[in-house]
Amino acid sequence: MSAEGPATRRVSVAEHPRLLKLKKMFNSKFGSNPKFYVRAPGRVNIIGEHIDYCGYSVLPMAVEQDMLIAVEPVKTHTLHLANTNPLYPDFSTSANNIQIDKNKPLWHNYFLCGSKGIQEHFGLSSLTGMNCLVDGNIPPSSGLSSSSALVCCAGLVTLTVLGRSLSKVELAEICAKSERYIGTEGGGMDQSISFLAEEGTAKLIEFSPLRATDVKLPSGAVFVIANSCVEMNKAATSHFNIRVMECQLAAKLLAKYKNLDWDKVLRLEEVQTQLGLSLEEMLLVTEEALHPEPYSPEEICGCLGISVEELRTQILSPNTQDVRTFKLHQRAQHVYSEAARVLQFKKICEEAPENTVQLLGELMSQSHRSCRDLYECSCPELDQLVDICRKHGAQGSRLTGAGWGGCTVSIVPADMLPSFLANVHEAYYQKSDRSSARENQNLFATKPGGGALVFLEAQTM
Ligand code: ADP
Ligand code: NG1
Repeated sequence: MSAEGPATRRVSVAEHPRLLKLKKMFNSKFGSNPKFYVRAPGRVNIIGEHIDYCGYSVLPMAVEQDMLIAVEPVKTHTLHLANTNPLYPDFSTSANNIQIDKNKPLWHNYFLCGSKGIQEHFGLSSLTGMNCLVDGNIPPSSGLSSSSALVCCAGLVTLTVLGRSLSKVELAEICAKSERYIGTEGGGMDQSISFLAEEGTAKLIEFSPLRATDVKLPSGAVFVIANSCVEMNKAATSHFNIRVMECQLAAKLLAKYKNLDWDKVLRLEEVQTQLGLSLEEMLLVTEEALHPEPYSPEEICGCLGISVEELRTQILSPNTQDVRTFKLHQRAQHVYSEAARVLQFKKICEEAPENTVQLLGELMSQSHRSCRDLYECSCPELDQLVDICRKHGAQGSRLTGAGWGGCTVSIVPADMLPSFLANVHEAYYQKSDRSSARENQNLFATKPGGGALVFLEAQTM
């Protein structure tokens, strides 16, 4: 993989309406012009849900929607943040040691995560002074990674202001780690695709070491995103971290059962690698070693030979310490089967048999059922939307991103796209108060977009 950093492009701001609008707003807010702009895209995960933090490969593509920030470095060590959306209030800080409040996932904290990650990487303790105006068009808390796009954008803004350089892989790794300052124990898929995406291709993202490989999607199909209009903020609830902890505990119990050094094991993938078994074999080990009834903290402690206090303080995250039941069997079944589906999806794309679209669709629908029944990260609206999409011509449909709300992604034969959009619009949006001026933002076909970039205004060069 190339060690290249994100590209810098010279653009004529006057020819880009969104940049021009941002420049004007920046000028009226700060009384000066931005020196550069940074964009980082959101993503749609085509398949491979809730497995990145278990060490398994995922298959996302960047979407066109992104986070765009206009920036002016300043000599004082003060950070001024403003947003084009009045829902997100202005924020300033001059503190040298950035504190991120995990109890309140306010928007500026995501910016601080990215900025802090870069500063720490270079061992810098004093804040980088800058004026920033943020403009995002990724629907928030909808599974399209608006939070990570903001963290990645802030990371690249900070790197650029510091005049330093890093490869895309380094940036992705730093931002994946630093987004955890907000309190969610995510994997790294979102930050990786935001930096490593390339126009025209989806990517297989592998971890440890991080790398991205092109996956050519079939030409006879389009991928359609539909928003259930149910929002779920990961950092404001414990759903997400509970799943991360359940997977970690399942990995430890499986490792213990197989006489591995369970204490050091954190991920389900490590158990598979240490045992040298296939994913299908890991499903059998899971059947043998774990029971479907929920585990209590006491039972887990009994299996591992640790105290409840040790479980709480040494394994569980702060917002999962009072959880009373953990479903380990179901979560491990989802993870091992979903990891296998990702590899099958990639293989079908490469081999491109005649019924490619149908086969990919089947894998996506299996993935949704597994998320719904085994991982329990769906919701009635997402299930309804998936059913509607299937009924109106999608060969497969599934929730995308963390779930519990947010978007679905469907694979639709290209010639059916117009009727599919019209019918889904009527069945899900028009028949309820979800129909609004935002309809094109709620239901749209998407293509693999490019990754994060820095823009410089052409005439200032
Ligand atoms: P997602 O799945 O989109 O990443 P999260 O719930 O993890 O959802 O993060 C959403 C949060 O990201 C929002 O609550 C907000 O704090 C921040 N965010 C999203 N879009 C914007 C934006 N345009 N400007 C500022 N902050 C944003
Ligand atoms: P979104 O959809 O952005 O909330 C989250 C995690 C991913 C991944 C997916 C589920 C973060 C920043 N993102 O994504 O790493 O685990 O859920 O596949 O935590």
